[in-house]
Amino acid sequence: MQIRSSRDRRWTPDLGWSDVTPKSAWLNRRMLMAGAAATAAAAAAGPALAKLDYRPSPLSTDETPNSFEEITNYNNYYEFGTGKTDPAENAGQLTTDPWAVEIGGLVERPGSYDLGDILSGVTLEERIYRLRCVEAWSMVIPWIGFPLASLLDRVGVQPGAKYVSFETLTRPEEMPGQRIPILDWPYREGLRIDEAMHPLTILATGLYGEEMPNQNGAPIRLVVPWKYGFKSIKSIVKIDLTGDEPPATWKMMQGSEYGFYANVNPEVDHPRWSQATERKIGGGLFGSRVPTQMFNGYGDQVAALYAGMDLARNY
Ligand SMILES: Nc1nc2c(c(=O)[nH]1)N[C@H]1C(S)=C(S)[C@@H](COP(=O)(O)O)O[C@H]1N2
Ligand SMILES: [Mo]
Repeated sequence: MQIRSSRDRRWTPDLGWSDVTPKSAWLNRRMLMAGAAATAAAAAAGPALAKLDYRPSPLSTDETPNSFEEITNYNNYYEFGTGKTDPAENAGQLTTDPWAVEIGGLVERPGSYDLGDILSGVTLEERIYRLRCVEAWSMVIPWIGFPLASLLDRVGVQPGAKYVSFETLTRPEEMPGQRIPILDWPYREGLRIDEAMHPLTILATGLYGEEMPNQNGAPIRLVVPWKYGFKSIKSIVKIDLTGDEPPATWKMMQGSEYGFYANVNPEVDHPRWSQATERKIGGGLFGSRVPTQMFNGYGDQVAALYAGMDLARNY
């Protein structure tokens, strides 16, 4: 299995069946397979399917994913407008090639890293897909990505680093929302270092075996599945390791409504709405309402990160 050259940052062609199989067949087939079974089946199926070189994460949900259409037409990406369909309409104009991520602060090897170089350093074992995202609504999205920890390990985290901060691109020429001060641009978010190093925290570069659609945060975005969606910052150009808690866009905007931790917690109501239930996108016109689970159902994996913390105060 080839890792593509550092100049070619597209994994898609050798990532899955999308290039050899109609998408519908590919999706069904992929959903039938789990873990090691996928690798074995791919090998047994002959050369075409042996191109499969990623696997479902053992941490992945087994829920049925939302459709590509749902995932790419109901988005939050204020750089392209505040409406849920604005990103699909306006994000096409964003150029994502070339793309570099500046990594700095408390790291051994700071610098501007070309996205191609970042991706070519990710091992095949680290390439994974998964996960379920939650807000007042929820979707199951088969992201393709790799653990943030893999990148942080490569640049070398210094002992004093306690937090990781992220910034989105600032480019008002291509991001019409940035021409108006709806938010204090650029969009910023942060994680505590142990949250950042958790294997569930990924940098995603695609979904459903395709390169990341612009409206979902091309070419590289964060996905933190046990937190509300706003933590998962899109189109990242800057990563800083810091000693202090970094600024976060929604917390800066409205600290009484949005905390730094942003863990999914059905017991903590948003001041303006209950967070006890969520609407599943796709289940009929208005979706179906289901009870929201603590940590979005990932409690077994992440609850230990918050042992001893009062999660109603640290929301
Ligand atoms: N740069 C940037 N990142 C962002 C946002 C944004 O407006 N700008 N919105 C956040 C919010 S509120 C949500 S719910 C998720 C939505 O991700 P999705 O559209 O891929 O579902 O992106 C998050 N990341
Ligand atoms: Mo959100």
